[in-house]
Amino acid sequence: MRISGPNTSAVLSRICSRRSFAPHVQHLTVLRDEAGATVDQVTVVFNPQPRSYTGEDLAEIGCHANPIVVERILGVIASTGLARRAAPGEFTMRAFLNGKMDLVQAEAVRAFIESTTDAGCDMARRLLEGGLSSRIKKLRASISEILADIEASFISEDEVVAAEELAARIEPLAAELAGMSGDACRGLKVYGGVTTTIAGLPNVGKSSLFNAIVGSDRAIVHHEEGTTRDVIRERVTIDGMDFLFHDTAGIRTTPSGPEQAGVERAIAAVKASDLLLYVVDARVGLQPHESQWLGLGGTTILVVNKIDLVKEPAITETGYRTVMVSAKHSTGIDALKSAMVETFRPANPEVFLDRHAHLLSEASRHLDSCLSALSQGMTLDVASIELSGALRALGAITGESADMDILEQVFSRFCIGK
Ligand SMILES: Nc1nc2c(ncn2[C@@H]2O[C@H](COP(=O)(O)OP(=O)(O)OP(=O)(O)O)[C@@H](O)[C@H]2O)c(=O)[nH]1
Ligand SMILES: [Mg+2]
Repeated sequence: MRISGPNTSAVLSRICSRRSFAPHVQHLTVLRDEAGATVDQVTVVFNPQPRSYTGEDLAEIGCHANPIVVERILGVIASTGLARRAAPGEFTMRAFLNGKMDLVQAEAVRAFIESTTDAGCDMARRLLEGGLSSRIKKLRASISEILADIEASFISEDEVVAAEELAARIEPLAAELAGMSGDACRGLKVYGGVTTTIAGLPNVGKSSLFNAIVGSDRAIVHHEEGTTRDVIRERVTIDGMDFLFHDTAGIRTTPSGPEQAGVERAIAAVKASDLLLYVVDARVGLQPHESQWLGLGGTTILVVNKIDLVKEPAITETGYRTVMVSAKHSTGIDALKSAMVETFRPANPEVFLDRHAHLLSEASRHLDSCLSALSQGMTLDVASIELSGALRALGAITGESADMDILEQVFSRFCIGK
């Protein structure tokens, strides 16, 4: 647990048997309650300001991890009257307010702690390292410069700026922002894992494909149709990216009983997925009535299975990416995995939080409006308003122009103790 703020030293001296704590060194000490009874033997690291997480005096106390002991220690600390329990995210909020990190990095801390996927952890770590923050700072600096030139032209007649010249300076910035905001959608999916559904007609080899990808005989495979009735799930990490696979019952239009329920679940799974692997039998290809299932989910990859049984697979041109496999012999599975990763790997892996995505697209819209105002020969006032809008949106990402409401919203989503 942590204590932070100007009273940190005073609290330590009231509750610990040790009198002094050399900075940044781990000390073993006995922690006592008000009556002098030992509560636990603990380790304490004292980090004086400004070289601490919060930028203020901060002590890290390591105790035996029994929740009862933790509660007792919290009680002892509170009984000094010099400290209170921290609000959610309060340590990180103080770090932000003391200039230890910007808002993006503060959010990265939460994203790092909460991530449930490999790719998510990597993305959050990169965000914490400040790549996105420095890109945004550079964009803000360039926009501010342009804005300053426009404003100078309002004041002095000698400082004339041509609309074409301004547009030429804004265009690359607009393109960069559009790229960042367009990629955010992929980033959001990759952060939480890509929901992937394997669907197709009965007996085409969906469960065989599922097993080949998962790498174990997780689903039952059988030569009879209607083997899979319920949706089977498994999480697989491919090249650092997480895919949440769902094997489904074969879709057909006239099933009855439990199979019909299975088909309904299959269709619901397809609709809820980011990625649909639609499987067809290489001997038959895609039948006309099947095209209704393609494109129901997010992105579709057509998987032509059982290529070991034919010389020339029957392929219909669908416009969807197509991969040939033999699930039974594990042929083409690596190519399929690469296609999946390629489809979803974001070019800007730092943009994966809703708030950033939203503000980036707002900034991007302002720059686009600025460009169209310039091309339509509108006054530079309009351009300057749009540029200011873009600056504000970008500043809200890093926290430079974030108001208290935004800060409260961001930090209230943290868990206590961070
Ligand atoms: N030769 C060959 N047979 C395959 C291949 N993939 C699957 N099969 C066979 O096709 C049959 C059906 O396979 P499943 O994986 O159960 O097919 P499914 O699409 O899950 O079937 P349902 O759950 O009933 O809709 C089994 O006999 C598999 O061994 C393949 O690549 N080559
Ligand atoms: Mg099956």
